Amino acid sequence: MKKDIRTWIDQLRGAGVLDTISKPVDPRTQMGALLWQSRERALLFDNLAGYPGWRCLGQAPGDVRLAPLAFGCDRNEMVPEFVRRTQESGTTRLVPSGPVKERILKGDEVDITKLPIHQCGIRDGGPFISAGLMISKDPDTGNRNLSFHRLQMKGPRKTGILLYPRHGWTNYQKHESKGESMPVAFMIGHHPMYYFAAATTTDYGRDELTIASALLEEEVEMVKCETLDMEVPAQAEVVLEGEILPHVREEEGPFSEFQDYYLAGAGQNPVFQINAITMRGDAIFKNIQNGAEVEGCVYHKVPMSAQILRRIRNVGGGTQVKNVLALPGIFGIVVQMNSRYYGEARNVLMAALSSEYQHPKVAIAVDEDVDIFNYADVLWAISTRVNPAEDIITIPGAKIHAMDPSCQEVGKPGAPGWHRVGGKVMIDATKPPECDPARRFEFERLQPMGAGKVRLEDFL
Ligand SMILES: Cc1cc2nc3c(=O)[nH]c(=O)nc-3n(C[C@H](O)[C@H](O)[C@H](O)COP(=O)(O)O)c2cc1C
Ligand SMILES: [Mn+2]
Repeated sequence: MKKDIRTWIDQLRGAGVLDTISKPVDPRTQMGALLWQSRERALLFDNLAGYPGWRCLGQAPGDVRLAPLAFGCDRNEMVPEFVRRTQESGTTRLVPSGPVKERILKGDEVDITKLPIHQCGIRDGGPFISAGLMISKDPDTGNRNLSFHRLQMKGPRKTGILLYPRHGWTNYQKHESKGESMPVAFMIGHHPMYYFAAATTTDYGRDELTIASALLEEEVEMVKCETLDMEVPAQAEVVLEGEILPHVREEEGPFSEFQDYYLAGAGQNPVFQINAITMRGDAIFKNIQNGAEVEGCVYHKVPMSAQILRRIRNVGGGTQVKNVLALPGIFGIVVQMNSRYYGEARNVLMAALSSEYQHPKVAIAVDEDVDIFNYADVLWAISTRVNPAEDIITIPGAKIHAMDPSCQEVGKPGAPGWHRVGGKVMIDATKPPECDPARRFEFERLQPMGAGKVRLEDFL
């Protein structure tokens, strides 16, 4: 059996981290607060007021601490395991049909207002489809791209869409410059590896569905769309087929975003017109609660950490970087490494701040004797291993993520050229390198007398 949202629900249930909510819940007014409160456990809603027959999964996982369940490893191992699995591309294969074709609605039968789409935050511009993964194509090469995009419900067959300037936007620009709409399929509801794959930023032209396959460690089965020359995963729960119209912009947003703010990205954004829906007969909907420390950011943090780890492991012909952690709000990262030479940590931090990802502007390097999952330990390293005059380096005038409100915005969302400019900072909180054993020795962490031999439990 292929891995899908159902096998994932079984896995969550088996691990004892799933709560099923059978009391009626209104997705528009109640679900956001319920998801927000459930940080450690996934929620399966099976009674959605006003949406008979629907179920919905959320906060699955709601925190990076739960994500290792999907990889079958420890938290320490998850990011390196992501890198290992995606060393080689996986494969996709066209099959004649699949569960996502159990119901087919076309034209005027399409009505997304009947889907249990939740309103995520108080100041959001209304309900948004938050778990839609867009399959688009480069019109010149036919290469496929998979990316997340928020969809603001605007009518039965119409949504707004935020296309941040990356691959999905590039494909749209190529279509728009020819005066054509961009055909796209959005899938909603699948195994979390599809979400990790969609949030992986890599080279333009690489099909992230092959990354999903590599992460899943199985071939991904695809079926042909009904109204488009495009394929979608056969085991998805819901697929929206349609087009992003050329030269149409409408007010879109605000929306609860990854930094824990609403406003960035809102403005005159493109419009998605939906021409068909295909879905399972008993489809399970997916709503992602968005914010700095809820489900949305889990999908950012894991692939971002993995792509940066992959890159910085190769700095200068090879480093001893062990792990990478994305901090809340994802503009900061912590690199855990063994520094061997003077300046090596800085070279690593420079690479970490200029990777495939636009988000990181704060990069901190610590040693292997620092527990990066414990923010207190990271702050201890910053305060005891940093000489501020030497080890904190700011780089002014860098291109910053366009949704980082702390930096100056240039241009506008939905138009070419949108970006921000601001500073980046490197904090080298590593101890002196291996090549200077005498200085390094001064930074050996203390250990209690009897450590490792005398155990408290034997004395209680
Ligand atoms: C939960 C979540 C929501 C996202 N929402 C959007 C969005 O609304 N618009 C957008 O352009 N990118 C969004 N992204 C980011 C992109 O999906 C992500 O950066 C991806 O790597 C882009 O793919 P691409 O580089 O192939 O274009 C979101 C990511 C996550 C994890
Ligand atoms: Mn891409």
